[in-house]
Amino acid sequence: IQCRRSPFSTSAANNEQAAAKAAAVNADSGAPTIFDKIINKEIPSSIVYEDEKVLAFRDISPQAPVHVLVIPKFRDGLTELGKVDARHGEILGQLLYAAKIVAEKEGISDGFRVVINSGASACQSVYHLHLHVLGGRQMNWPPG
Ligand code: TR5
Repeated sequence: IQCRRSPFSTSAANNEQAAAKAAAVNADSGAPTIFDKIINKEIPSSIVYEDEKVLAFRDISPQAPVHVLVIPKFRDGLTELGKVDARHGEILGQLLYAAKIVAEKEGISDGFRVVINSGASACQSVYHLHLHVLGGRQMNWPPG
């Protein structure tokens, strides 16, 4: 698995090794993540939108002029999209609706992208389900 953001390698062989390691470390274990600390306000974040069930805050490493993460406040098994259950239907809709509100608040309603990386092959790095809301520049297709 090659995740381009992998910061700790130079050669191709090293890169492969490092990526495999990162994937193993990052695999969905169900353990608490950094996002729990953001939800509990133990770590500061730049909050864009918040309600009872959803929190939206700016990504620490923005890939576009607007890059906001939308997450459920109660993870309740929502580690990655590939593992959601029928009971998660309502919160999944609320997350998507929150993404629309974020786009409006950020002034990018005319064009924006919503991304969910699910699993190591998609370079998911934080196993607390999150939507990336990206915009403020021309978004290209296909994504990498
Ligand atoms: O790679 P996936 O799809 O799992 O996305 C995880 C995202 O979380 C990345 O875009 C990271 O840049 C972002 N991230 C990681 C941390 C973090 C964050 N966004 C805001 N604040 C953060 N803190 C305080 N700590 C992080 N480790």
